[in-house]
Amino acid sequence: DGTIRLADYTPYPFTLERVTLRVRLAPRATRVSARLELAPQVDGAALVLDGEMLHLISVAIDGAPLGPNDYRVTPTGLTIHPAALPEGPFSLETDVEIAPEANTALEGLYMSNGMYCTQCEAEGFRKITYYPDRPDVMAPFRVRIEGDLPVLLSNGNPVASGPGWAEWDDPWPKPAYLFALVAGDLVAHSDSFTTQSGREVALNIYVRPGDEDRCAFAMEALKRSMRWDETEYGREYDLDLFNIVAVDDFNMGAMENKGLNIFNSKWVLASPETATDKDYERIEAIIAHEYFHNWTGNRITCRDWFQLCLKEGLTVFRDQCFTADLRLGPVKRIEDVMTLRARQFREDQGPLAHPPRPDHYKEINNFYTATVYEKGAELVGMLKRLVGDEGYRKALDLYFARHDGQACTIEDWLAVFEEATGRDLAQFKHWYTDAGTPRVTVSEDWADGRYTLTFEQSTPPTPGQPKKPPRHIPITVGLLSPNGEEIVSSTVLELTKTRESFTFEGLGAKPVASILRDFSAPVVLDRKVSTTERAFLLTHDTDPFNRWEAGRMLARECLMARATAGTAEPGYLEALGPVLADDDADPAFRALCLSLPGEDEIAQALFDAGQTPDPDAIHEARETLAKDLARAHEDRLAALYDAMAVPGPYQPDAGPAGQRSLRLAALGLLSRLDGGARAEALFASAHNMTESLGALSSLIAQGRAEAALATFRARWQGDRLVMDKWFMTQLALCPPETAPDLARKLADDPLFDWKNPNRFRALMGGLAANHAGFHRRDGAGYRFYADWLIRLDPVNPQTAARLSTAFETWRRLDPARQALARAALERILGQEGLSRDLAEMTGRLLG
Ligand code: BAL
Ligand code: ZN
Repeated sequence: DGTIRLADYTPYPFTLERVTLRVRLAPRATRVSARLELAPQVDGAALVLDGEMLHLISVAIDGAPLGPNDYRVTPTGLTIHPAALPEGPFSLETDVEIAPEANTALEGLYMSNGMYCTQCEAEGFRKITYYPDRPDVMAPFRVRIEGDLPVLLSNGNPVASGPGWAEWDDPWPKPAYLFALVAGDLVAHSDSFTTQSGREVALNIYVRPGDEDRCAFAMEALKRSMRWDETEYGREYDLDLFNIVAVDDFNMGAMENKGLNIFNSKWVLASPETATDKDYERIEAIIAHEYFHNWTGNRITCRDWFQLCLKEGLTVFRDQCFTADLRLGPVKRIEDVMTLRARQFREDQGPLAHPPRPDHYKEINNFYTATVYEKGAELVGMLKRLVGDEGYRKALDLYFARHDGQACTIEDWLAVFEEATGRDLAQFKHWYTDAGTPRVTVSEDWADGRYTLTFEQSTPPTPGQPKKPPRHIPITVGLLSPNGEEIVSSTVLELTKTRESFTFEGLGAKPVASILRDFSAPVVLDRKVSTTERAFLLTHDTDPFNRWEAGRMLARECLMARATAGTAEPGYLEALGPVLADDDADPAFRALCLSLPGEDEIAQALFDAGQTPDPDAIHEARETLAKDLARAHEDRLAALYDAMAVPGPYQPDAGPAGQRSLRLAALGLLSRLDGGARAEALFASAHNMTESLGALSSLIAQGRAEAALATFRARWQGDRLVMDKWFMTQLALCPPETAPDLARKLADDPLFDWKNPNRFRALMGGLAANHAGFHRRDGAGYRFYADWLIRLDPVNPQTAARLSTAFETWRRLDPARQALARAALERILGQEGLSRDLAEMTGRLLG
């Protein structure tokens, strides 16, 4: 049935010594001539090459054309019969024709605004030429590009060029997924970097003419990343040149092609007028992420796509640490956990749950998930916690020394930790192979100066994995005295059994425990804690994550009670008082304490508690709690709103960004009392996108944004990236009952360029983010969404499949909504000619 299994892995029966490509560009008929120098490793093996959508013109071995009986062409590849192959090393030459202009899937070689661009991960190279398109086949590439365009780029170092042609040489053996080619009328923002050993590296960010003045921040981020990888990991860059190209039509955020990173323009271009503080932070993180891949991904790659989290989890962990070092570490940690819970926990709890290292798939593009990326990063963080900073550095040094130039597995990765530190990680490996979020229940016992914590762990069943053994879980714990002093500082307890107790001796009074500090493991902690104790931790905990978490749990419990007509604990509103008044706490931290859990999070929490969540009631509960919060702290919020104004020119740094985030959080609450007066004033006076969009968001949420939305559109209609915000924000924040109709109206807007993935994601993502709107009782949200997935699928299956995850929570809803969601999914699945991508996703969603 097209399922690919990890258990079936076998090495490729040929080694590939060198690749030479000649690419003659033309929109409808690009000619790709490839020469592969191969050496057989297994007697009598056929040469099986991947290839899709290729028009084969000729095929030759060692210069001699093959006859029709020597090979076979299918829609997925080219097979050369063993009898046609020499016994020793040989060269294979193929000529194919492709049509980049017709490539709307944005995988392989395609065109965007007149520019040629590639995306080869995971399996796009097979749309460029016949090739063993798998990550464990690595080779140095020499590429000649011919085309009548001023800029012609590929991987590695430039060798020679003339009018209408350029040659590139990449000396580092690489798998085909890291191949890139760009050609277009582009301009460069240039700089240079001196490595720790004194080598000069030329740096360029290529953009469309007119965008040059939005590259400076990304360039500085690149230089910071290069330095950080040297100081923190001892990793130096290895070519004379590092190029980044920004492209408007891109399925992913960015791509780490060797020496030629290609970026979705959204994650490169920034100016104060067009990008928000969050955009700046994200750009810095993505630039770092792609750069860090040079060592964790490119120099050491994955043996097969099942091992994707080997490079992605580690690289996300590295970019998270980079941002934590450059900005506010504790705030970054809280934000990362919020993302993890919103995306990965949700995935783990639904029909799409899979292990960080899956063992089967139909379409690998469907596994670029929060589990592979964000949970993969958590696993690296846990390893570091278990072996300590020094052990981690030793393990990583061994990893680079032993595996440079190789295609590796999770087994290789864990082995370097075991050998460098002497730890046994056999049980830890379950984190990689088993799906699901463990639940850890904690109870406490106090007698005669002895304080005992008892933990019980279990992991719910997930598709294909009904039962799971206990995990090795690092739980960081600290104890506070009743007057708020830290009496036992952070200690890592290692859970390995289903049930386990830990005792602290010689305590004068019953302590208050702070458990799972810094979110030391990606688990759901289930612990009965009184409102008083949570309020105490929100005020006194020395661990910033748990301090925030205490407030979060209070808010969550309050919302759950309100959404189910239960009795709301009154403590939450009062408990926030000390944090709001704590001027020593970072503004960004206080802003996070003020933000209420999202509606999806509350729905999941109710479902976990055995209830059927009602999206409308949840929305109502959140709205009224926000209003009560505003009323309870109106004076303080108004004072903060004024005090947090940042004078002077815009700076994207963490300090002023944190002030703006607190100011906008206050504004969001105050708008519920002042009818939007402050937001209107700020919208009129704002000089940067952070404040402009923040004010607009508050107005949308109050249903008072009609004029502001028109003004915003008139000002920014020529700017693709800003207009994405316009589409997304109004849908995400509008009153839910209006969301499906607004989505329909916006889809008719002439600016809804639905073939552009960013614009499509803005509209659909905006609707999906409007929880009660997407799940509107009459199913209008589902129908609209399904209509558009069906329409996009033949054009861009990858993006259609990715967005289908909006449906992943459908089974937790009431029977009426379930029936409507099921009908939408079945309608998608019933489409003739549905892509493998979307068919796999809808099949899994339906279970
Ligand atoms: N490798 C795909 C894009 C990224 O994770 O960097
Ligand atoms: Zn990555």
